Amino acid sequence: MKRVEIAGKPPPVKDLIAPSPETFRSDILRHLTFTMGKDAAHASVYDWRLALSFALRDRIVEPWFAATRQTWDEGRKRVYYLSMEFLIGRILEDAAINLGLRDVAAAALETLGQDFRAIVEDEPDAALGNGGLGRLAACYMESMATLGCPGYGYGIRYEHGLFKQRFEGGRQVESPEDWLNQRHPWEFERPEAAYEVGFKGEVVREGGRAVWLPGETVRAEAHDTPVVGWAGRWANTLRLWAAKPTTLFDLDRFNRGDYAAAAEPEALARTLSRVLYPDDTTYAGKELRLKQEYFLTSAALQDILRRHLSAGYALEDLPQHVAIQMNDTHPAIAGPELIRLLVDQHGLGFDAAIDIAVACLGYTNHTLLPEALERWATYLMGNVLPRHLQIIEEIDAWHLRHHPTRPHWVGIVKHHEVRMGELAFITAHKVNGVSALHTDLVRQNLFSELEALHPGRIVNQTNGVTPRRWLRMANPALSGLITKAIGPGWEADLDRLKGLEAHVDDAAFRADFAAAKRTNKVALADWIARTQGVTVCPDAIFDVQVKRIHEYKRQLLNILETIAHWHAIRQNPQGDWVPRVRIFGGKAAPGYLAAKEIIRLINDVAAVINNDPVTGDLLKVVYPANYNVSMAERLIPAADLSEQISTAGKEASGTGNMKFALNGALTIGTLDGANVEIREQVGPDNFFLFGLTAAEVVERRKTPDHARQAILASQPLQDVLQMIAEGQFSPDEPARYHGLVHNMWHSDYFLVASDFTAYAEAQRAVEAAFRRPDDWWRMAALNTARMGFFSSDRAIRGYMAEIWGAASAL
Ligand code: GL9
Repeated sequence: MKRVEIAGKPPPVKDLIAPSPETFRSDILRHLTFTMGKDAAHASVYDWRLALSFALRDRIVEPWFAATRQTWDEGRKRVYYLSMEFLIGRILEDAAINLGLRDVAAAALETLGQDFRAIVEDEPDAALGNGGLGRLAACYMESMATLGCPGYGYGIRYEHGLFKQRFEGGRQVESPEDWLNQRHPWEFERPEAAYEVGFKGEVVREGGRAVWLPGETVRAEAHDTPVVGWAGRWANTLRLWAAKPTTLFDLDRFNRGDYAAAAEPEALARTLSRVLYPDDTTYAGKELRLKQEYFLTSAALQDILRRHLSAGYALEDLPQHVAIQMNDTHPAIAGPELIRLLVDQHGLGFDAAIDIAVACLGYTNHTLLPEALERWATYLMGNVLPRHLQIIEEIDAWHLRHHPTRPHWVGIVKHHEVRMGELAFITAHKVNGVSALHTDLVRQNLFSELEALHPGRIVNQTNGVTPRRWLRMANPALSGLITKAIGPGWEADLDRLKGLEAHVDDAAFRADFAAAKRTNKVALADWIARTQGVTVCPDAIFDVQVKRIHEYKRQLLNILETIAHWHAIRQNPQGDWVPRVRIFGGKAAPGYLAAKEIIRLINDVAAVINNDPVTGDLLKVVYPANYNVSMAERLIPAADLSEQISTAGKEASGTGNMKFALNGALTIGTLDGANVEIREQVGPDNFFLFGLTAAEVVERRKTPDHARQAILASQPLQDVLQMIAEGQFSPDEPARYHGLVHNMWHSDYFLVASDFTAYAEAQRAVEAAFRRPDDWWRMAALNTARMGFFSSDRAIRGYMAEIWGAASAL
């Protein structure tokens, strides 16, 4: 691409100067009038929101251009983050805060008779992800922008993000999500930035060269959303691809009146970017899914090579200028695709091409669950991507040639399947896990043989979360207190929270800390009353478990202990109980029946407990439907207790655990994922630990009747299972949970029974601590003070130094 020099070009990167509320007010009014075509007298909240969004977006463009120009001028290495999911949530307030314009915007709107909060809450979540993996990608985009790491996110512009959840008779019901039915003000359409992506067809040989003749093609069209970092000093691009037909429609058929057939090419293409797969940590061997993965990857790699070549660089120098991160195996076809482009289109030899690919690519593993590891039947791969299957086999043969001691059971293509984990490992120069424990298990179990052949390839990068969204924006009460105590600027230097430690023995500070939490709890209680019709007392322990519903995450353990606690109160209603609100949130994959049964059980139990006059305010169970990023922003700042109770060895990291502790919730948790490091950081005295370790879990499973033994050893657990089996929570259908109870006695793979007693004891320890407010608020404040390590800025610095070889441009 030729760059045209224009006199009076915009100034270089610098700190932003905020406009006055008056100036910003006229920006909003200008967009209301000329972009939305509305006059103020007739504008709806939607009109005001879009006008405000456009006014804010205008202010991102300058740092965005400046960042792009600086990256070109300085020939900087660019980082490309390939991910099937970006779980962004709302954008408006986050952008306003990073631009330093939140208060200016609120003041400007007030003079226009508009309420900033109401406008913020009018924005639909961009729900282009399922859970932790997708939200991590969004946090990492924000941190790359904050750190001035030249980067691009590449993903799919799903027309329908994650399904909406509602409950009918306690059961999860899904409906399509439709965020793009409204105008999306944050993106720029780039119809000129488009690439063809092929599928199927055949591979022919022409003069010794392979030529792939795809049987189908679609166009990938770019939509760019600028991602602005803290203080507006840098902005990167999130480029999402929409699928369009290569031929618009069949005019002959149309003229013959066959309108449905005429629109076929368009329908076929659009399915590709129509929906986000709603599977969380399971693998679906669906052809459409493979096509989506290749669609994203091919468009991204074509774009990356185009940008590299247009700068005048040689293909051999790609690794000096380009780092490509594969977020899980979903984009793991990147290795074969890059090799294909280099060999088939640019004439490089295979050995040169694979060296380049390996030097550019990195792979992040996010799970050990075998059911989540992608494997594609070779017949499917050969049908959808015939050339890639050939290249995959060449990679496998190349690897074996270089590592003749490779055990016979190790390899990419085995038993007529392509294993995407092995493919990603072999085509990447670094493979990382997402917490210290997880990385150890990846080394010892998942990829032990490959680790032996490639010592040092596996590295750890413990996950992190962005403090801008998850503290500054979500928790203004606590943020204000922190700034008052340690001064401004901690948002971009989270280790400075350590400065709070000096205040935790000051009773006045602890009172302020408790008051900030109470403000958030009161706001949450109001919202719960308004939306759920349940009254909860803000003085109770707000105990929160929010995350996808999965057996390994053990929401079942939580609800069983809730029942036990309810039963105990009923036995002795005059006892000295600590009031509690148990809050659940989360969606189950639509086809995951065991998870859906747990949802129903929680709702059934809630209906009984919340209407029990005996327990009254001492215990409530709340499960608001449709948990998403914006609900997380409401719940997390109001939590006293964070439930991180997965079976040890199963949760790769968790990131919700970090958000809670950062916001001054204490954790009740197992030694799993990043809980281990959180406990190390905040100190074992400030963390409620319970349960089997990962090694003990493996041992325990060897006892064939471990569940039965554990149940017989606990009268409370027996009582709970008895109540459920008798239909106390499903009086209209007493047998509803017989299967679940039977499974508890006879299988219990996730060791709910084995950890029950330890969990219940830890819960009693929580109550004892909550009765001592001085201790509790000291512990809570120490959690916040010691969570600096879990900033996604620290994580991104680790990736830049140890995987990408990229430097900050700031
Ligand atoms: C996950 C892990 O299960 C989490 O423990 C981890 O924190 C995140 C981010 O690294 O990745 N892996 C995974 O497949 N999901 C995770 O949340 N699930 C999805 O979000 C799809």
